[in-house]
Amino acid sequence: MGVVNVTPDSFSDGGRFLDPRTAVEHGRRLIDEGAQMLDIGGESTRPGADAVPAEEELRRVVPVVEGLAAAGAAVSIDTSKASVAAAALDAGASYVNDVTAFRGDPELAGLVAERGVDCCLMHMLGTPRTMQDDPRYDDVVSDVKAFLEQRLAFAVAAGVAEERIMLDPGIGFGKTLEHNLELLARLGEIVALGRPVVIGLSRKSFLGKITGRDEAGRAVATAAANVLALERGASVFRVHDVPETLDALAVAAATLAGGWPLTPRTTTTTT
Ligand code: PMM
Repeated sequence: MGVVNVTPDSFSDGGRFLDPRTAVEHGRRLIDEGAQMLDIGGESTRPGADAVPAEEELRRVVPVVEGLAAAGAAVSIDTSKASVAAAALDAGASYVNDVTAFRGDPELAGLVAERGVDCCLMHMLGTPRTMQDDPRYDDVVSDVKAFLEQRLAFAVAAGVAEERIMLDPGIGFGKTLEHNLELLARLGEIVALGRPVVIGLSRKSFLGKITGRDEAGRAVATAAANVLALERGASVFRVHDVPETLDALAVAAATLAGGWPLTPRTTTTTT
């Protein structure tokens, strides 16, 4: 899953793709590089970020969803708002990625059920504004797992088919470095819930804490962390740097039972 953030302030690519044409070009490049789906977001969820009004979020994402869906891409809309998700689905999106796991807007679960689309429910402690203020858990993996189990049941009760639901432990969303590492190390416990697991490790600050690198320099760290997530059973890898992670996953998957569900890639040479 390639990331296209149409925001002025996202975690690592804020401000780069605010112009719809630039965002569509970027998304097309990610598809050419091997992304199987694009996740388009118009509201930053970086720590401390303010909420964006629906009209502004719509203005940012709809032309980009339209442009990329028209280009044949599978499009995910990264939103917590039913009005934004509805417009994005009308514009050609086929997947709803909600970082609030249907807690942000009481209408969103019903919309996803009615449209019969796939969705991702993510764990977050608090809100982006407050989530990094001293997050605490009894046991981070058990707490996140119990939360996801409860949100899965909520979504099913709202009419979303269970086979349409993916789960995400929400790396960096109300978590310390130790929490993130524990979740990654014990990801199998989340996978044991029986739904495909989405993981968003890309360029996140815990990788910067380990490597000392800024956001743009974390592609290798991102690929390494995604290899571990693959080995522990994750199914969807949300990244900004598609070729680096895809190469790492392809090599790791080739060594693991089950193989890689992609046709072999053609050889390219670099000078
Ligand atoms: N991370 C961000 C935004 N959306 N969605 C899911 N499902 N999982 C994530 O980990 C996630 C997300 C924040 O990252 P960005 O601002 O760098 O895109």
